[in-house]
Amino acid sequence: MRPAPVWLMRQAGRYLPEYRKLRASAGSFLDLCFSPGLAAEVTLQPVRRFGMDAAILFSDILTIPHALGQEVRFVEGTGPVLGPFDPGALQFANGRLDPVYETVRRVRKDLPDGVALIGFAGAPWTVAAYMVEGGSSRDWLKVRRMALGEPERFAALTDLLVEATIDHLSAQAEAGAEALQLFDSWAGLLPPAGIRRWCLEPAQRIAAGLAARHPSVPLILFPRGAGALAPEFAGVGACVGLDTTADPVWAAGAVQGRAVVQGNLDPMLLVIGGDAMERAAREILSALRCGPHIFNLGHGVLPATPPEHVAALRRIVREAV
Ligand code: 1CP
Repeated sequence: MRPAPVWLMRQAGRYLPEYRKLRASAGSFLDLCFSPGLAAEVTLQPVRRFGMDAAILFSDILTIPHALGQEVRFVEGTGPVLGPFDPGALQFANGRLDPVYETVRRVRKDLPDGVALIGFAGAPWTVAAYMVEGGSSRDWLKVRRMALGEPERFAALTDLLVEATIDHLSAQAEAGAEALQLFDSWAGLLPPAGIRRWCLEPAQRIAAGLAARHPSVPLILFPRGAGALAPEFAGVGACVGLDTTADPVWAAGAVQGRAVVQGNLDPMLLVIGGDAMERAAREILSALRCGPHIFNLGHGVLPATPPEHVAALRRIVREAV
């Protein structure tokens, strides 16, 4: 048996000294995302250092609101800050994302054969959450009120985001991305009916739009917090990413028969390292060994992660068979 392939969500970024060094010279975070030479270099850093089986494009889910005309800034220590939400003024100008596609082309050219390049976008619900709230939020009251209380108004925003997302992901596939991941990081804020309406349905429409244009490019769905609804996403994407709360033994029966399962080590165990990390990683590998599995975390790498722990995890997964 071959070892499970491995890559990590947010495998580039602040926990890597080589990222921090480049980041300091790049200007704003969006400047970095829109500088193909620098963004390609940051994408390749974890592949070089750890020998990951896939690279994930260095970009951000909030490039879509930027291309729709809503102001996006990243404030040191605060995170993303968006300008006023004015749905009537939103119009997708995909030319604003051309530097992202140039980054994809450059990374593909420089990646060794056998290392996959994953493109991505935020799912409509998660992107809408940042747009409506104006940034991150502790309780996400505004967006939940709109989705559950003003469904027609929220449907119009979702429709716009579905089209923009299909466009953005298709352009990444055309530029050389070999798989595409849809990050629905805040799916778990909704009740089950809301997850079906605002996460699952848009994912179905995006999957259909992509299948029409790029039938051979697999779609990975990451509906974080969808819990018992994860198997429903398995009917939509080729692969479902499990969050940290999903039991891999359950997922082997409930999800793996219908889709590749990706995940799901708790990122905190990667911060801790040592035996606790090794034991947890082996449990996941063992639970999912009888079906298709891509080893990953259950959410993104935390900035406090020692890079040596990532190297150790890579070895554990490779030598587990
Ligand atoms: O350099 C810095 O200080 C900026 C930190 C940073 C980084 C490294 C941000 C701001 N975005 C990114 C890159 C990023 N974001 C990638 C590139 C791949 C990689 O790092 O390997 C990806 C895939 C994302 C996706 C993303 N951005 C998500 C979905 C995944 C997740 O973590 O749930 C979300 C929710 C965002 C929004 C965002 N961008 C940045 C921050 C700090 C946040 C989160 C804000 C919040 O907590 O609500």
